[in-house]
Amino acid sequence: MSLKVYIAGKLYDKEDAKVSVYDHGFLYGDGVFEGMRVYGGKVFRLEEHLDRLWNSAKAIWLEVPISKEEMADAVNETVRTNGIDDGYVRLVVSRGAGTLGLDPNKTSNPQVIVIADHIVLYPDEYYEKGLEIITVSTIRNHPTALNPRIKSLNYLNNILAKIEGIQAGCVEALMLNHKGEVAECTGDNIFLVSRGQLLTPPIDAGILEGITRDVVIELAEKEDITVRQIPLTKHDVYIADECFLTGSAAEVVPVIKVDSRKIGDGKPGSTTRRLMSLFREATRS
Ligand code: PXG
Repeated sequence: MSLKVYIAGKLYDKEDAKVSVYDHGFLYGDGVFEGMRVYGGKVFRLEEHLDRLWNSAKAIWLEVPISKEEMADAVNETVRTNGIDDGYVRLVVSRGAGTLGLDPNKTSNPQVIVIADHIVLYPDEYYEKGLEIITVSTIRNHPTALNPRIKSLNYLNNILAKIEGIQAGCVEALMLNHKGEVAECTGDNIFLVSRGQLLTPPIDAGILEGITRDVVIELAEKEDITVRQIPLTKHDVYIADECFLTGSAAEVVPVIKVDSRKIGDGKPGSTTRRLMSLFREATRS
């Protein structure tokens, strides 16, 4: 049976799920999106993802044409129809079809698209042994140019960084911000463990406020681990005891090498492993 994709209130076979080439989402990356996980048939932190989607849309003057309740129903219905037990949901709101000019006022019908699919996970080895990543030359978007808090359809900044990472043989790449501080990876937030404290860049470093990041902060605080959201440099990364990344796709994944430097003893650390296990419990319960 073919996968069904939700577009504007209807479910279409994957092959017939199409939007206009005049859609400004396609022409200009003019739109917003969310990437969510399904565990045991239930969308993880759906409400938080919808809040973030609405905030992204507001920041680009895009009015989502349905309510949050209707969106939640659309997401749950698409997940159910496709029989997704453990999987991935991509939610897209594009500006809609318009003229070939930039003016969003000449578009109509923002498109709401829900894709619920199976997910290709990182291999187990990444979680057991940890990742090696590098810092790339592409800096994260300047917050006053296109704020990284907006999860927009324009992901070229991240894609350019990803290409640099891949060319260096790394599956993730670390981006710095316009001040040279550590920002985030192409699709993941970054955490360090230093002297028993959990460190992560603050939102105003120019990063996406990751839902997984929020969950990990909550879990750490429940464990009485001090969490500090402070500006970090590459030097802080190099001298950290532990490092890990968080994201809806990656969940919590250890990092054991950055820019050819071993982090800690070059093995996933105990705090990282503890948080990985707590995250698994939170999602699989
Ligand atoms: N930073 C950026 C730039 C992201 O795109 C995250 C951090 C982590 O946020 P969440 O809310 O997921 O904890 C993201 C999210 C994919 C994929 O297919 C990417 C993301 C999410 C889901 C899937 O690569 N990025």
